[in-house]
Amino acid sequence: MAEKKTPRKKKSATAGAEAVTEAAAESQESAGRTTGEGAAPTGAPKEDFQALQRRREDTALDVSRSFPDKYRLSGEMEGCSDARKLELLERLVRTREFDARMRRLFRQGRFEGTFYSQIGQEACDVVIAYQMKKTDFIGPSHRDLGASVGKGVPLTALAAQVYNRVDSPDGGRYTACHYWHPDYWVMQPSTSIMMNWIAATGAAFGFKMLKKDNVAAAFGGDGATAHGDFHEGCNFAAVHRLPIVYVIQNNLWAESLPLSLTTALRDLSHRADAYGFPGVNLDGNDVVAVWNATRMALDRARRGDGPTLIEMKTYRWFGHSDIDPADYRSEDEVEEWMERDPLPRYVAWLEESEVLDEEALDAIRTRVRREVEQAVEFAEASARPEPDAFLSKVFAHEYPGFDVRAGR
Ligand SMILES: Cc1ncc(C[n+]2csc(CCOP(=O)(O)OP(=O)(O)O)c2C)c(N)n1
Ligand SMILES: [Mg+2]
Repeated sequence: MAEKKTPRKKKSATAGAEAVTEAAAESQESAGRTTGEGAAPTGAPKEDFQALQRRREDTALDVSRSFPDKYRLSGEMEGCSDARKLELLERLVRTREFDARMRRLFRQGRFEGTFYSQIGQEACDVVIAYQMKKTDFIGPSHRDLGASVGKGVPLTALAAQVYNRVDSPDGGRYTACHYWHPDYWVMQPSTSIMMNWIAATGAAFGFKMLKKDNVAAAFGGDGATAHGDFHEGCNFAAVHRLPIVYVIQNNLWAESLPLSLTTALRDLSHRADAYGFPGVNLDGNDVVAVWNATRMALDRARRGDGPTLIEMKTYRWFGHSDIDPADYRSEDEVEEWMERDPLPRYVAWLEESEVLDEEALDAIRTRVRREVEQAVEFAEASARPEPDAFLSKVFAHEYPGFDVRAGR
């Protein structure tokens, strides 16, 4: 098995020291937990679990590491300039660095709730979102950080969302990882799975009624394709030939439910056959393939030819959320998918195409890490919402006499 040749620099001593400090903070935090959240798999010592998390995160951050030759990318990204290929890489790196940083901050107890990691799946979101116009509509779900980052939403807003602070686009009202931004036409995911699918379908219907050339994209997981809204949305979009691209990230698991208990289908793209529009499936960790397929589907939608369903085969490296030790899957399965990491594969392809060199990659990493730290500082300095905030902006209009707040 041939490995990538380019030798890489080791991590700096400072980075190592930071990791030790962070590890101490995490252990302290986890020792203080009473809920059992983030605990080790049954029977395994807690420290092992924490160490495993950190090892995987370190691996994820090493985007220039080697991988098996069989996962090498080939082909060309249609209609993508070299400058855009690099900008796309930067958004992929930004998504990953932000995610890994937030995971660690969660283990340190710096924000409440939980965290839904997208590490391993970034290409499925970032590549399509990056190609969309600002006024195209995105309906993301709970694992779609890359949809916002891909579309250009600033990390400050996303960090404030994770921290539930007033500077979040939702004013701190909603649970972590429900990323969005109205100015970027990314709607906030609902906790109820597939509501975003229906809402994006509605947005596409609106674009068509208003004779706009905007398109919509909706994201869902493998498990979500069993939900009624998936089928209703697809059927409606097909009947009305709506300008929408449906993306299914098939990561083989819906929480602890394996795909084999969701459906007997091997390829979820076949679900599109039932509605009469194209369904394609591909390696969702292959940036080049994802680029070409989503580009075609977006063009088709914009031309008025109707929806496409794209099933992207991918994998989440961590638990369903960070209170899930994911001990229902084998280490071998995880390790195998880690070798198919979309980022090193894209980095290697860019290097082989002579679009990227080590210096340019280092510059991207440095820039992104600075941005992530600034976003964390911003979120931590932002105030928590007042209790009253939860009762405001619930409805688009005020209805005098129907105010739920007693005495107002
Ligand atoms: C209608 C509804 N049912 C159940 C849930 C609880 N829930 C949240 S995410 C999830 C699993 C989704 O799995 P999948 O669609 O494969 O997405 P993934 O988490 O793998 O990205 C479940 C069952 C919910 N939020 N909404
Ligand atoms: Mg899934």
